Amino acid sequence: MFGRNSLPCGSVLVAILSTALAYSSLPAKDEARAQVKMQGQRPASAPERVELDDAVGDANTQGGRRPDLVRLILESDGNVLRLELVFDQDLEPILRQRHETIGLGEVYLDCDDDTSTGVDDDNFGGSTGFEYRSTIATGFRLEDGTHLWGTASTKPSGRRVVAYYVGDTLKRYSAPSVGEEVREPSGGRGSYTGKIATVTFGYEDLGVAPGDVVRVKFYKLGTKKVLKDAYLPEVRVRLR
Ligand SMILES: [Ca+2]
Repeated sequence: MFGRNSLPCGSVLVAILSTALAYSSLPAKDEARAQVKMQGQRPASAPERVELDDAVGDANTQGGRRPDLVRLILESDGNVLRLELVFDQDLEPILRQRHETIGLGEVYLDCDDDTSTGVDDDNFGGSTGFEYRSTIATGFRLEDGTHLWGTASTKPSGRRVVAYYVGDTLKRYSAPSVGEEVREPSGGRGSYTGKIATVTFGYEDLGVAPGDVVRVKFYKLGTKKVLKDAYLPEVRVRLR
């Protein structure tokens, strides 16, 4: 269950993971853009900024009611690792017209850049070694100050939405199916502007330091069909 709320009536609003899965492929590259060279399963380089393009039109947009990821950007600033999710259209109009929140993606982080430590099963896209997982989704903030967040949480009837936001979880894994919340999920630490949703992960929460390399795998929620192709290529990013 990803949706959370603090509604006084005690009702439980269950967010159902909307896993329309799908095919995607990397489009033709812009030569001027930072490139990530792959070497087998493991990306060879670890630049301080990584940009990954993603195909346009590969998402199940439900007739334009969901955004389509077209680029992922990873960069750090000495305190946080930042992910920018760039979509094909402005997010605000989409959020306003929907009665449900939207799952935007999941990200897996291998914070010691070691595939032999961390999870070792295929719940993480067939790759091993990740210590953290985050789900990124949109949320509603209601007029009484409570919020509703998740990958498919339905807006409660009769409750006015006063703001929309992007939120995330951060779970640390000691075993594949045992994730411990590092911080309160869905508090709206993320943000969005125009076509870009941004989430950040603090070095302290991740147990990392400047100069460390983090291996990252991103899973696109809302893509069309095949599970394995809903993953972007793994990348490594060096922290500033
Ligand atoms: Ca690891």
